[in-house]
Amino acid sequence: MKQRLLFLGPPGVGKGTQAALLCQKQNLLHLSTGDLLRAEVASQTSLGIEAAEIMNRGELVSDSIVLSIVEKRLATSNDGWLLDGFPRNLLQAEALEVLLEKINQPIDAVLLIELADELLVERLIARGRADDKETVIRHRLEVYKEKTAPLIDHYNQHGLVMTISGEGDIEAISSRIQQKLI
Ligand code: B4P
Repeated sequence: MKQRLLFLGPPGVGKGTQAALLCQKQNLLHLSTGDLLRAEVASQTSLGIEAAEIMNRGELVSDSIVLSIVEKRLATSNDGWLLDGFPRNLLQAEALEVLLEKINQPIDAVLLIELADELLVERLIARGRADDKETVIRHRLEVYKEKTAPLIDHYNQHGLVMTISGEGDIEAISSRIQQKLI
């Protein structure tokens, strides 16, 4: 079973939902940059105050903030891990490669979850988080296409990408993911 994983896909596709399930089943460290940033926001740290405003506009938080959060946690992990929502652009992917080389823990697989835009918008409006207003959601989708989607080609060149449909209920998607990982 693959132990060092990365989830890629547009906002609202279910990365967080599926990552939590898989990490529980496989006992992997779940590293969600979105969750870690929201924890900083909730604690009203200076980093959180800066991040909240950016997140509520649907923009990406600065690479230096995100990298410092990830580096601290990955460096202490000896077992498997799942990166959810990180990297979000090529610069973050390159920084991740340097870090993983340093700790000698290469990525085993990149799971790309896909879903049509209109279904993504529907799911996120229903969730209703602070950054789930329709105009902000549509902006997040544009940011995804411009900055994050190029990572698909990047990881394809390394032969790491497995594509999964994000359509259907949570259990169905979860079993699709597990079948890919056998
Ligand atoms: P994230 O926290 O990563 O969230 P997301 O991409 O919007 O959602 P995800 O795909 O995880 O969907 P979820 O399972 O929750 O990012 C939020 C913001 O943080 C970014 O916009 C950015 O500002 C910042 N950020 C995060 N990482 C960053 C980085 N590396 N660099 C810079 N900035 C960063 O599912 C969505 C909804 O659908 C939920 O309500 C869920 O219950 C529902 N759902 C899930 N599966 C379903 C299914 N099968 N059917 C129906 N509903 C389903």
